[in-house]
Amino acid sequence: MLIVGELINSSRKAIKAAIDAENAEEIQKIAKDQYENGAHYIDVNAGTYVGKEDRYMKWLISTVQEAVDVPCCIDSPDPKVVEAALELHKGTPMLNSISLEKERWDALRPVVAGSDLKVIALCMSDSGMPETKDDRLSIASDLINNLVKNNVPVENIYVDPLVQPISTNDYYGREFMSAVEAIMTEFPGVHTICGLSNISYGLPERKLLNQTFVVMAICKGLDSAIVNPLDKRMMANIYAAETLAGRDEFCGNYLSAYREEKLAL
Ligand code: THG
Repeated sequence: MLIVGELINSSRKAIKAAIDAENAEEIQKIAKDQYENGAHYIDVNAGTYVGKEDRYMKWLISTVQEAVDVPCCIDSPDPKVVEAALELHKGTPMLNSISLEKERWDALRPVVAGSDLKVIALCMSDSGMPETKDDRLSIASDLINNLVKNNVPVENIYVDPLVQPISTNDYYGREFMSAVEAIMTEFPGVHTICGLSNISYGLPERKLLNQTFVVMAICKGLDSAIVNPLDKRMMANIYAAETLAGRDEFCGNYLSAYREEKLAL
């Protein structure tokens, strides 16, 4: 499972405070903690700074890259911010995200075409948020075909079927999971990813819902996730679920995680 650490997001109070104080040490500590607990990419999002997102995104990337050897996952809906971030990022980041929304697609298509970027393809179009599995599959199909036409290798495509809060509609979990299963079956080689903690928005004991949902989604084929790697039960559930889903030859990863004391809570 590819893990993207979600914690460096200006919508979180602790991060907003660290950014406002230009507290690089605090940001670097959170980046390191996530890396040491299994993050393969560090998500960076300065989306709450309207008009200044560009400047803070660049500061976050250089701050994070001073501290850890894993690349960033550049998380912005604004193509201009993404482009500025890519210019400055060392190594090959993940782009979060391109979508079928015309303005976003047109601006980012030349950026991703023929590149070796890992690209999150978010199931959004100008007709709004997808509701059903079929909505998600239809957008995913267009995104994958268009990306492949633009020489993005399938193995660099991470489709995000979009997780919406279960508190707003009781079928959102089910439609998401059916979409993961359909995408993984119909487009071999493509990956699926999601902002997993959106599922629990508005409910108490969010961690419990996130920890359970990850297992259900892995069962349908989800092979990457934007999560909090410091949540030990979440990470232990991921190891266990991948092994039980038959995606861990000779239980090798499970046993390594055990030896590294990642399974005991
Ligand atoms: N898909 C993709 N990218 C994404 C998302 C997605 N990036 C952003 C988001 N969704 C995933 N990242 C987070 C980060 C933090 C939280 C949830 C998702 C979170 N924040 C607490 C909250 O909102 O209550 C903040 C609490 C605090 O102040 O610490 O849970 O879906 N491609």
